[in-house]
Amino acid sequence: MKVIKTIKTLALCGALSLGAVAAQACEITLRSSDTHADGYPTVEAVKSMGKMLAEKTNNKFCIEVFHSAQLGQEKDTIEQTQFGVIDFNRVSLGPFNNIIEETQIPSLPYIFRSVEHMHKAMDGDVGAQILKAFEKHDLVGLAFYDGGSRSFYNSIKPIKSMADLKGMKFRVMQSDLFVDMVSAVGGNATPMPYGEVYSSIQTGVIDGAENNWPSYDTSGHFEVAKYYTLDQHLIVPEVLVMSKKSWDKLSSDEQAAVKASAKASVPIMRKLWVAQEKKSEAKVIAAGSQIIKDIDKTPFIAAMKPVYKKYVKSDVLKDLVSRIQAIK
Ligand code: GTR
Repeated sequence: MKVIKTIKTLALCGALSLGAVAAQACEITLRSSDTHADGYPTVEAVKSMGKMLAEKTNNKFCIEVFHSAQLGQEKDTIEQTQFGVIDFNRVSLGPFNNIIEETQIPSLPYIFRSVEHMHKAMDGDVGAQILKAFEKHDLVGLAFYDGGSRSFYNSIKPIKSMADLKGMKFRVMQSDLFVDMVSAVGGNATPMPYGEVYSSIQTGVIDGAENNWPSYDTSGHFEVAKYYTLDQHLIVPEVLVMSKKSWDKLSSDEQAAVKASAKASVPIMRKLWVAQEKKSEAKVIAAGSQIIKDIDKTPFIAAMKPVYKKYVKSDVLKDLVSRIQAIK
């Protein structure tokens, strides 16, 4: 984590003119991981956070975002973040489900009625409690980002009802909850890292996967799975975490600067997200994806009851569910 004054690093330290860069180079470059490619809203949001952090710490710290899974697939990078090898990580809540039980709640199918509902919950005390839960696991939860809503796509046929899912093979994130979610609607789930999905669909190992518009587009999955059914079973937020080991090396003022910069990157991310969703939707449609829109979600919602029964057991989790459901 020592002084790495590469051009790339300097470029991330702020919108400085080239002449000013050398003078304002940051002392310590913190490393952040992201599975998505450069330009994706999460990647750009963490870059903007890095700029704010550099400003707030008089260029002591900046952040280099290792995008495109350069540091590994999400499950592995989570471990590296716990060990302090990676300083920051921007991940979906899904891969945390098997480790931190509180993260299962916003990962429950149809728990949120809309993105606005998710924002209200995650911006309030529900979100604060879930961020806090990371601490016991050598991580510091900093902020939630948007992940839109996730729906099924496949290479075989247009899925118009739950019955059409029967026996089909879908990739899910590495979370037991998502395996049960797919079984609940009649499909077969295969948990696997994001980076393996494209070739697995292409070679027929799986029939499809599930994700939001921007991921369906930027992963190229739309090229191999053209039927996209908007059942919107998940509105699972993404999370930005810091390694507790890296966090503990900071002074309390520096910790406050990290927290404030992370929070300030949230509205930036949300704005980029809305634009990216529209762009991705238009792109995949132009490329020939067939979008199945008029889905009756009622049977899907009803089918998820056993998933709630299996995962929402402790009082802490029951309480989180009722607080989320009580939000108007
Ligand atoms: C994306 C999410 C990634 C990753 C991916 C996946 O929507 O942004 O962090 O979790 O889904 O399905 O693995």
